[in-house]
Amino acid sequence: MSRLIVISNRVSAGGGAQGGLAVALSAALREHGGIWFGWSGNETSEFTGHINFERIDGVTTATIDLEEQDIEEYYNGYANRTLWPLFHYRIDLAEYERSFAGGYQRANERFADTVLPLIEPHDLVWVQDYHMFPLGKELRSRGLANRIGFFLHIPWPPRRLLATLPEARQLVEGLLAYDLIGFHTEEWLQSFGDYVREEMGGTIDAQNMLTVDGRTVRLLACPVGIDAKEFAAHAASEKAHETYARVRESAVGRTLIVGVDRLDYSKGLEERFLGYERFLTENPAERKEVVLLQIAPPSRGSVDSYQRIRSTLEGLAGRINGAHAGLDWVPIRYVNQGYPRDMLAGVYRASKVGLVTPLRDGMNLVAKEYVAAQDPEDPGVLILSRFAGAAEQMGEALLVNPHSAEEISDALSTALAMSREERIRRWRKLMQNVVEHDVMWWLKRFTDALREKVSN
Ligand code: ADQ
Repeated sequence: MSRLIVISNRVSAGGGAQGGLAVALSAALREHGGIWFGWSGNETSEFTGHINFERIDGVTTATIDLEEQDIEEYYNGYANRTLWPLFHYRIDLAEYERSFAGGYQRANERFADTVLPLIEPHDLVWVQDYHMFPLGKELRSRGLANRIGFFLHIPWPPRRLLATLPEARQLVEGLLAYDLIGFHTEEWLQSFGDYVREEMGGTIDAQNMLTVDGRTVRLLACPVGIDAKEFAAHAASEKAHETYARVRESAVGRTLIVGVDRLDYSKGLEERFLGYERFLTENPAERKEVVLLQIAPPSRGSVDSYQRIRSTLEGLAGRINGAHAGLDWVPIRYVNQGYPRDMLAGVYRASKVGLVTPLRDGMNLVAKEYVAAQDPEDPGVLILSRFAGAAEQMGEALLVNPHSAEEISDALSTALAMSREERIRRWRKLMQNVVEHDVMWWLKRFTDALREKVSN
């Protein structure tokens, strides 16, 4: 069987704090052999192309260091200040700078130069995410004839939004060098197809085979999942029980509502707080019976928009708590810290409502983790944004428009009043999907499709 070469911006094989995605990719690399290649996360004074090899828990990793200018322009710049906001529909935050685009291209050329000698003729090459759109094309131009797949972990924006990016066409043309392009949902796939049809005169057939200028690429909607079994095991662990008990005790008999997100403007935290505030105002009888526990560790702190969202949220939580708190009750507990997965499982299970309301999200794995951690006899209720990719699979959640404080408030009322029978009925369907479409299913579906030959 062919080896797998996984290429992603960061490499996270091994270690106890791995998420399901890293666990799945590590498992595939252990099974098939191969290499996980990417940026080490470290800076070097001058780029040399030196590769650091490591063997971590049976997985071979190969990483390179980047120069300060690469990190500024490629990672903090084009990836996080241009593509991330634009692809999450926030052109108001997207910064279009030629130096960012240039640095992004240069870093991708450096990735291509260094990874190329590691790839053997029958290897399957799998490139992950928006940091590396041009990599396939760079590898092709260096003569690589292997099957190369690309998976996008974030949304694909509507055509007219993408058109605001000066390098839009170049970016899409670069993607046509891959054999297979995967998206989480039909919606993101359709948006990509629209661009290629309307702006480039491409055609797409009923099997999602895209043809432009004589080149054919397969498109695939393939939603990522979690390692459901592993997560349920976390939920049954001693640490989870301990955390469950601690969190319940600290709520002193009140019902917990939980939010767990990276601190990112795409996650809709501000809107969530405002929706919760509306609920408190509209339901005076319920007020002191609930507590919102929001866990949000800071991310990408060197980007301005992330510093701004952090201070906005601190101000908002302070204002809401100031306006509503009493001597023995604070409505929002806002924690800026990450927790190990077994503790998170305990927190999810202790919470009667999971509030997952991103304004836009490629998939959102927290929604699936919340479901997997519930007690089957007495499960909590998931409130989920219609604009998360996960909503396509999780119709039994209470789906809301995260921009509407009224809808969030109404959904909280509905969730808190929901009968046990109804909670169990919804949870079973959600759980069935989480288990069936887990991360191993995703991995197999994508790699099987990548192996299938398409004539070009
Ligand atoms: P993210 O934007 O990071 O991922 P998400 O899918 O929710 O979003 O994954 C977050 C992961 O981080 C989850 O496994 C969660 O448990 C963990 N996490 C969040 N807060 C944490 C905390 N306080 N402590 C510990 N762990 C925490 C991107 C896309 C998503 C897509 C994934 C995978 O933006 O849409 O689902 O990739 O493709």
